[in-house]
Amino acid sequence: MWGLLHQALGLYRDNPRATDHLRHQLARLEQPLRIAFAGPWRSGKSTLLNAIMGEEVAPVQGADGSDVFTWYEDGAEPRATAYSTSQPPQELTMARSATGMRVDLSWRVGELRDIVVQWPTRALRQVTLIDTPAVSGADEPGRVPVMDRVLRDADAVLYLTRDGRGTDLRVLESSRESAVGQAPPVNVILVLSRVDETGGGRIDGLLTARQLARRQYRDPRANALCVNVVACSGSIGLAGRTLGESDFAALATLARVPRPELEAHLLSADRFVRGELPVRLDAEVRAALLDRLGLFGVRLATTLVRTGFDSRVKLSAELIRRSGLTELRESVNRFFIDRRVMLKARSALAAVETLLRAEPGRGTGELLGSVEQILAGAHEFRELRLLAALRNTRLGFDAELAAEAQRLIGGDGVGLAARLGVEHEATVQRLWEVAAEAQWRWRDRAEDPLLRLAQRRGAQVVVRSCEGMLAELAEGGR
Ligand SMILES: Nc1nc2c(ncn2[C@@H]2O[C@H](COP(=O)(O)OP(=O)(O)OP(=O)(O)O)[C@@H](O)[C@H]2O)c(=O)[nH]1
Ligand SMILES: [Mg+2]
Repeated sequence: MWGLLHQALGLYRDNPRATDHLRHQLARLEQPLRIAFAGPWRSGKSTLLNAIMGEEVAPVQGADGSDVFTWYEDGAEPRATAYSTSQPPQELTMARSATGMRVDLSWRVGELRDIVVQWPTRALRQVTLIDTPAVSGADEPGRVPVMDRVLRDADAVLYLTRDGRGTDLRVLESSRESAVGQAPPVNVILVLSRVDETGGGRIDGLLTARQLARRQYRDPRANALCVNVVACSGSIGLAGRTLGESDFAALATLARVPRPELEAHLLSADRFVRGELPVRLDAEVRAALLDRLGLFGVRLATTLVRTGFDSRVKLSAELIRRSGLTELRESVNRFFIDRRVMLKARSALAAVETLLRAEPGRGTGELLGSVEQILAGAHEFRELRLLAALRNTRLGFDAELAAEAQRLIGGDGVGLAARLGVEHEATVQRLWEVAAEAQWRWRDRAEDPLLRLAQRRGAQVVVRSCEGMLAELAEGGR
C-alpha cells in the first residue's frame, strides 16, 4: 500500500494538488479508523452515534439542510472547532450537560463544512466517528453529493434505513462505480433503524424486527451492498446506556401501577404526561422519560422492571441488549475495528484510483492495473469475497462445511482462537494442531477433482488462511 502511494507520488510530482492529496492519504493510513453514520433524513444517525458513544454529544435534530460533517475524535480535553468555506477555523464554546455536552452553534449554516469535536472517551480510542447530513438522491449542481463525500472521507459506513428496501438503498447502489467500489462491500453495515417504531408497539416487537433483519440479510440485493444487516433502536440503546438512578426510580414507580391501567395511559403521549396516575410522578419527570424512551420504550422498560430487571444496572443492560445495540457494537468490532488495517488500505486504494482516473497521464494506466491487482490478489480481500460467496450460496458446500470455512477465514472474528473455534486460553500447541489439521483437510478439498472449480478455489483461500495462522504461530503471535 505504501509502495503504491509512493509510486503515485512519483507520477504526480509536478502536480501540487495531487501531491497534497496523496500525502494526506499517507497520513490517514496512520490515523484511527473513520466510521461514518449515514442515511436519509431523520433515520436516527445522530441518536445512534450517541448510543455508540454512550453519551449525548451529537445534537439530535440539528439544522435542516445543513451540509456539516461532525467528527468525534479522541482528545485530552473536550474541544470543538468549526471549519468553514470562507473563514479561518474557529473554536466553539461547549457546555457539559448531565449526559453529555452541547456545542454552541451560532453560525450561518451554509458556510460551515466540518465541526471537529475532541472528546475524551474510551469509545474513541481506536475510531473516529462522523455524523453526516441526510443523504439525498438529488445531486445539486456544484455540490458533492453527501454519499460521495461519506465514502471518500470515511473508511467504513453504518448506513441507516427505516425500510431496508427501495429508494434508501439506491443511494448505496449508485456509489459502487469504481473498481474498489465493485469489490465486495466490506465497509458497509446496513442498520435497520428506529425499529421500536415498527414492531406495532408489542413488547417482543424488537425481536421481530431483528428477525426481519436476518431475513433481509439473505436477500441478494442487500447482500451485495453490505457485510451485515443489523436492526437497532438507537433511542432505546441510548436510554439504556445513559440510564440514571433517578430514571430507574421513576420507571420503578410506574411499574407499580397495575398493568391495564398503565397501558391505557400509554396510548398517547398526552395521556401519559397529563393523566391521573395512582402513583406520584411529576409531569416533568414523565415528559422527560417520554422524551428519552418514547411510548414504546416506557412500556418496554416498565414491563422489564416487573419481570425481574429490578435495578438500574440490570434494566440498563437489558435495554441495551434488546435495542440491538449490543449486536451492532459486536458487528462494528468484528467487521470494522478488527479489520481496520485492511479497511484503511482500501480507502487509500480508492483514493489513488479516483485520482488516477480523474487525472490520467503517463504511467497512470499501469498504476491503475496495480490497484486492480492488489484488489484481486490481497488475501484479506479474497477472504472477504469468499465470505460473501459463502453467505449467498454456500458455494454448494453443506451447512457444516460452509460454517467451518466461514470461521476459518475470519467471518466469526479475526483472532486466532475465533478462527480456529477453540477457547481463548488454548495453548499455542493446541492452536497449532487445530490449524494444521484444518489446513490438511482443506488442502484435500482444494485438490479434489470431484468438486466444482469455484469450490476448489474457495478451499484454496481457506488453506491460505490456515497457512497464515500457522505462520503467525511460528512467529510466536497468538
Ligand atoms: N422511536 C425512535 N425514535 C428515534 C430513534 N432514533 C431517533 N429517533 C427520533 O427521530 C428523530 C431524528 O433523530 P436523529 O437522531 O436526529 O436522526 P438523524 O438521522 O440524525 O436526523 P438528520 O440529521 O436530521 O437527518 C428524533 O426525534 C429522534 O428522537 C429510535 O431508535 N426510535
Ligand atoms: Mg443528525
